[in-house]
Amino acid sequence: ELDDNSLELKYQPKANLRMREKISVEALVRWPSAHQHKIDTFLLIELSEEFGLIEQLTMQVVNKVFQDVHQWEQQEEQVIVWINLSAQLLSLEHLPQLLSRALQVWNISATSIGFEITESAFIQNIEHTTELLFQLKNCGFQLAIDDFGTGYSSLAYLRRFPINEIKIDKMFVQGMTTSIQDKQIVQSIIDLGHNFGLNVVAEGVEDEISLAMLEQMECDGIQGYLFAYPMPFEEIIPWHQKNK
Ligand code: G
Ligand code: MN
Repeated sequence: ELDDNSLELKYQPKANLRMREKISVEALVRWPSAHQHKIDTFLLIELSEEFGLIEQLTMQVVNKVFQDVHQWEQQEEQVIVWINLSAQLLSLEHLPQLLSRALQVWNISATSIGFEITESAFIQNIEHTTELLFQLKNCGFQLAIDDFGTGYSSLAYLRRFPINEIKIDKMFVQGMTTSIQDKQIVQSIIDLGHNFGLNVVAEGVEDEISLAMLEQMECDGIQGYLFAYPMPFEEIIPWHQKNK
């Protein structure tokens, strides 16, 4: 079992390159380990899925995030928080009902919450996933495809799923300054997203040159260590005040 105290939740800002006053962050989980170094998130998720803990873990993250959003709303701050949803969780029955109930408990609006889903999560059960995504969309949640370009990218997803945003995988973003192919992939994803009316965010932006390139390519948003590292709840608003 997971106990509450083992969960360390951080928020990493996503910069909107057009409307800088908006605050949007991604919730990231770390488990503080007994050792000095922290367990890598990927390993954590893998282990959790294997032992069936992922539902518990995600619902804990959901509850904590909703509580934090509630607190921000009380300070009259509108922060949109994006939560990573694993493939496993997509197959959980009653997920929309669970999430709706959590919204009521914390008395927050679904429009403050988005879910990032990786492409590989989609292919497991297309029919079920499609239905689920429409249910989440109808609840008012925002949806993004995470790590776009690496998995089984299918253009059909863009037409089939009710998504708001795609996040370009950091592999391409980080290769962009040295590889013309990667640059062309990034440009193509941005154009593709725009043709479908989607918001396009580049992840893993670590340097000014990449930022300048992305601005020139008309990317809508960026995320990465250049802009901000993941930080605790209390630091988000002060950080935003300083950086807007
Ligand atoms: O796309 P996904 O949700 O898997 O990515 C989130 C992970 O990427 C987090 O573990 C986060 O710490 C990491 N990350 C965020 N920004 C950067 C960055 O600029 N560079 C690198 N290398 N990793 C980043
Ligand atoms: Mn993500």
